[in-house]
Amino acid sequence: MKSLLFMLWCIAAIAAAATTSSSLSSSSTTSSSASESSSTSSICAGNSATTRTEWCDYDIYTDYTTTVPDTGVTREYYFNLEQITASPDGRSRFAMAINGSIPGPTIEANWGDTVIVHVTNSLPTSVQNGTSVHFHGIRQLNTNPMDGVVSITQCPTPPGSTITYKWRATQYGSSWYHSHIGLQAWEGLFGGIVIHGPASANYDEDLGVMFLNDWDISTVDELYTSAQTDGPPTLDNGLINGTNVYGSDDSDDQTGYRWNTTVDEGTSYRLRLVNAAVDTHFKFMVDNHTLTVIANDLVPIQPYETTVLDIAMGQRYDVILTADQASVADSFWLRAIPQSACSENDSSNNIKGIIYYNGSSESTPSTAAYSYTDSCVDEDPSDLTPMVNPRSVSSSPLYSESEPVTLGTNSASLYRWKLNSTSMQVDWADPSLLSIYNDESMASTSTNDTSGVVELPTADEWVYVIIETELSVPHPIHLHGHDFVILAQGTGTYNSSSDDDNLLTTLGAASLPRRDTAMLRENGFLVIGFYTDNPGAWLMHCHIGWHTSEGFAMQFIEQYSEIQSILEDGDVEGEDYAQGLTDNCDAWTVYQEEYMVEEEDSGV
Ligand SMILES: *[C@@H]1O[C@H](CO)[C@@H](O)[C@H](O)[C@H]1NC(C)=O
Ligand SMILES: *[C@@H]1O[C@H](CO)[C@@H](O)[C@H](O)[C@H]1NC(C)=O
Ligand SMILES: *[C@@H]1O[C@H](CO)[C@@H](O)[C@H](O)[C@H]1NC(C)=O
Ligand SMILES: *[C@@H]1O[C@H](CO)[C@@H](O)[C@H](O)[C@H]1NC(C)=O
Ligand SMILES: *[C@@H]1O[C@H](CO)[C@@H](O)[C@H](O)[C@H]1NC(C)=O
Ligand SMILES: *[C@@H]1O[C@H](CO)[C@@H](O)[C@H](O)[C@H]1NC(C)=O
Ligand SMILES: *[C@@H]1O[C@H](CO)[C@@H](O)[C@H](O)[C@H]1NC(C)=O
Ligand SMILES: *[C@@H]1O[C@H](CO)[C@@H](O)[C@H](O)[C@H]1NC(C)=O
Ligand SMILES: *[C@@H]1O[C@H](CO)[C@@H](O)[C@H](O)[C@H]1NC(C)=O
Ligand SMILES: CC(=O)N[C@H]1CO[C@H](CO)[C@@H](O)[C@@H]1O
Ligand SMILES: [Cu+2]
Repeated sequence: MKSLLFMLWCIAAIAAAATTSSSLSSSSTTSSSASESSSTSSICAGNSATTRTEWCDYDIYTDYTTTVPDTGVTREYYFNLEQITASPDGRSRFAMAINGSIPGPTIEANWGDTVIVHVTNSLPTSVQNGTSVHFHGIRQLNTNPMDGVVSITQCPTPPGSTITYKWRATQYGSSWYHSHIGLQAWEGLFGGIVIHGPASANYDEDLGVMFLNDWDISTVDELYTSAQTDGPPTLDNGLINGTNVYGSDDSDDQTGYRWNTTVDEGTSYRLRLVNAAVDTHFKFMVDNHTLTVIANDLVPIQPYETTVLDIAMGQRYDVILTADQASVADSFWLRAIPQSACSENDSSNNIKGIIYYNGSSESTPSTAAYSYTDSCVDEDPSDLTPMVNPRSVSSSPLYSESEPVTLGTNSASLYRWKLNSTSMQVDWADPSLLSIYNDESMASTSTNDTSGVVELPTADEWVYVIIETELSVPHPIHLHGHDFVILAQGTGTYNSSSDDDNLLTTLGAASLPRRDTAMLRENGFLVIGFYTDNPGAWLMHCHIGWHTSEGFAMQFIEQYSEIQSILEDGDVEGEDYAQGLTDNCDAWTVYQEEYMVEEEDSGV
């Protein structure tokens, strides 16, 4: 039995943590009673360095898809989008950033908190960029209008305007937010999300989010011109959490500095890795150290050990680094190595940080990388076993269709990616939610072609999507509003009746990997399954920046009539979703006409 003292401590620690679970059936219109300083996040009672699986009255085995702590706490953030001159690797260039920093401020909350983010677009009208902020991997249960995707859930927010997002942290772990218009995310508009909760293994200290990026002296908008005609450009550098050197260590004109930290022998550290690159698949490692992997995307998994970790664009992995190699050396390289099988690069061996052992001289490491096979693959599915399995997979899904991936060119001879022969082309000024609110057909506005739009009218059914390619280019596939299970993943032609191609057969239902971003292999297939428990217009797309802009995307319209109800009934700080949507679109239309802004890509 829990003592009253413990209860009081718990309440004080997380500001009125409810001791009963709440079902998440209604839309999150409940306004919170408390507002806390967003810079400090307290840890729930019961969760300590030696009891990380516990979390007040919950734990790592709690089914977070149905049970979420009712903390009553709201974390409020103010983001200001600016044009800046940045020099993350010592070379100055034009960039865009939130509050002047790349990565932007980290959003921090406890599991069950409500998060409010006010985003002001202070970009100069000279760049003519509207904006939006997408909270990657956040489920947005019954809050689809807060998903932050232009042409789907909102119009771009023009310079001079502010948009407010509000969502509930129903999951916990590590993620990131980023702009979801054009290539703006890779001009610098991204930052971390840390949602404190239980963990599947113990660790002493939390080092926070660690971004792995590619970077170049040219901006992504400049590079996109050649990407559309000549294919993916070669980027000249990469960054570890927003910093790196440019040039080799023995060169006098090396610029920048490396990310580094000092560790204590015997102490273990949690790192929340995010691949935020525009077009680079990384292998991550810390020389001579073994990593314990405890989460993939926002899904806690049974801990497993590895020395070389594959991380695709849009994916996150939470890893524990135990400092147990002081006897080997004073300092070690931490590496993010671009895989040349799918990513061009000029500094593959120089995207590095440094781990110094406390008490030793801070010398340049002389350690060697683990050997690896250059490839753009996911971690082995048999290693990615979720801690919690909400429901078993149905053998009779509502929908099960193939989406072949092909590459073609448009009338201007620019590369366009296609799913089922359709390259997404949607209008910034006419998002799906506005069409649904006005009860219009869901045909894509420019082509009147509905094949890039799949309607899923029925709740609580399984949907299988088979994505296949005969081209030698792999793609990280990301779905909004859901974690999906991986039903099949491999190279060659998918054979649905072959046991070898069926993870349900080889792993069993309880061990299917579940996450929000997974690799479609080159000349291969990816079969994902998700459950229709979240009404909304949800995008599924390749997370390679060039490919999204070149149309590699489709949308699911899940429970059309429920979406209409959400638009009318849900609200943000007293303004209902429909009003917020139309006000923002009106502001965009005025701006777009005044400055004659042209939309030149897919619209997402
Ligand atoms: C960002 O900048 C705004 C002012 O431009 C400030 O009010 C806000 O507190 C800053 N937010 C963060 C998270 O640093
Ligand atoms: C943002 O501005 C840059 C520079 O003017 C431009 O190249 C790019 O197309 C714009 N992006 C969007 C999404 O408007
Ligand atoms: C990475 O940068 C973010 C934003 O500045 C910061 O919150 C975080 O602690 C940094 N992570 C590491 C591992 O240094
Ligand atoms: C280590 O990081 C600090 C900033 O935290 C920086 O000043 C220093 O130059 C870095 N060291 C190296 C070798 O780059
Ligand atoms: C290094 O060790 C000293 C002495 O044990 C300790 O005071 C200090 O906090 C440690 N520094 C780090 C960065 O762990
Ligand atoms: C450190 O790692 C390198 C490369 O994997 C290996 O060759 C070497 O034996 C390791 N050193 C020790 C002392 O474990
Ligand atoms: C593929 O496109 C065809 C033709 O537009 C359409 O009839 C079919 O429903 C589409 N299939 C999927 C799975 O989107
Ligand atoms: C799409 O259909 C609407 C209504 O049927 C029509 O008004 C519009 O002109 C069509 N657009 C195109 C590009 O064909
Ligand atoms: C698919 O797998 C089944 C079962 O193993 C096998 O009988 C069939 O020949 C395979 N089809 C192809 C095209 O390989
Ligand atoms: C274009 C380029 O420099 N590619 C290099 C990327 O990294 C691999 C591995 O180090 C090199 O073999 C490529 O030449
Ligand atoms: Cu792609």
